[in-house]
Amino acid sequence: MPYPVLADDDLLVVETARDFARKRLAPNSLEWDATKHFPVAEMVEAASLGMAAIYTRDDVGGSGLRRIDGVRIFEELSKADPVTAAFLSIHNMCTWMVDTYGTQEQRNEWVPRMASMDAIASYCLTEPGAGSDAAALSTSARRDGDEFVLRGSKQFISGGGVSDVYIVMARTGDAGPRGISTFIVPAQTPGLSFGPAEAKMGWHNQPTAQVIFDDARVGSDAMLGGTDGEGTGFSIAMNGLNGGRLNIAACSLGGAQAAYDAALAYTADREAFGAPLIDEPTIRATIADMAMNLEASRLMLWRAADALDAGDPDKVELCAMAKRFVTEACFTVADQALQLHGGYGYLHETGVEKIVRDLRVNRILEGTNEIMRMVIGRAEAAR
Ligand code: FAD
Ligand code: 2MC
Repeated sequence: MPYPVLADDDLLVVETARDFARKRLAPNSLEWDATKHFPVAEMVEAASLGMAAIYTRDDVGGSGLRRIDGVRIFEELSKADPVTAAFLSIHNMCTWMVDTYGTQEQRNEWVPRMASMDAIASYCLTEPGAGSDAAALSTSARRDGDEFVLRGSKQFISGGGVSDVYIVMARTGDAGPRGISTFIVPAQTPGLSFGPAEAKMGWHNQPTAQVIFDDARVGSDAMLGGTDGEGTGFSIAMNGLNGGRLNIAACSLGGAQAAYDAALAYTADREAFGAPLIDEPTIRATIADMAMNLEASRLMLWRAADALDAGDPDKVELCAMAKRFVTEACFTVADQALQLHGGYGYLHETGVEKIVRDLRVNRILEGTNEIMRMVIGRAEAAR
């Protein structure tokens, strides 16, 4: 369906992303999945179009757009490749965190490099012993004169081992969320190393690895926000994730839309029992449900993105609702699209099984959907 009531500038953003995705991502995504190729050149090209610093201020090279532009961009990119789109989403989350919470020096040093993807960024919160319960993290950052010494490890880090800079949440104080600070850790930091790339169900064209700190030393100016940043790291991490959750959901929406479009074309073309499949009433009913879930997902995402842009008091809950609803509904749509293709849906070359594999993890990362229920439930109970 065409986008309703978008101004010319809004449409230009959508069309730029769509055009790039069709030309530079779609023709390659199946091969990148098979060969586990991390498409740096294409991401740098996306950056040159403003897609590595979407909702980041323009005085340091950001695009100065809104969250709602972001979710529309990630939907378009994901129609072609939900995995490259998701990596760009994580990178954008890091760029926004440095822009929003960094000192002027940190913004000047890092944001232009991140906006051009000269510095590719990873977000490091999860640990082997602390996933959903992120405030229980134990990687420590001990002050030693003019330096911080980091010790511990981060688990499942997207871009681990290939990124140029790591945005790391580490403990500088007491137990709990108030004892956490955020650090900007360059890849060449002594004492920083990486585990092997994990073998995964999907997300093949971006690496996931442990990030290990073995007395890794960074200057005291690596603390995000300078000394004022001490103890604010959990809040920074969570505020980053509000937008991240929307973008990940937008990746599910784009992937599911592509799977749906393929299923619609296939069922119109494929004949069984003397007529096209799409003429079969039960198949039409499935298609109706799929179309409705895509539209509902888009509306929830746009509403939550507007709330985030406006600083709405309900923004955390609305982002959690959108993440949970959209990643569930769109996974179902992708799975239904596979089913409508029959046996051909199970073949790699059809492209739909890749979408199902790639969308599955969006129900787990950036806060599992069970944690989204916890966030929504807490907000509702507090009304
Ligand atoms: P656990 O927290 O151990 O949870 C296990 C199960 O228990 C889940 O189903 C969970 O929902 C459920 N559960 C836990 N607590 C509760 C509760 N209170 N009530 C009900 N159910 C509960 N992290 C990063 O920091 N950076 C990244 O770049 C990154 N990329 C990732 C990429 C991939 C491919 C994957 C798979 C993960 C990535 N993650 C990343 C980590 C991801 O965010 C975590 O896997 C996720 O937050 C869940 O943590 P966990 O795996 O430790 O599961
Ligand atoms: N936005 C802003 N602030 C938030 C927030 C959010 N989404 N969530 C929590 N906070 C604040 C909260 O308001 C509180 O602030 P204050 O101390 O001022 O009152 C503080 O953070 C502590 O929050 P809680 O008291 O709710 O802490 P608790 O430990 O009970 O629960 C929970 C926190 C479960 C909501 C949080 O740990 C969480 O979101 N867990 C999921 C972890 C996660 O999303 N990981 C994703 C890793 S990244 C990834 O997967 C990638 C692919 C990049």
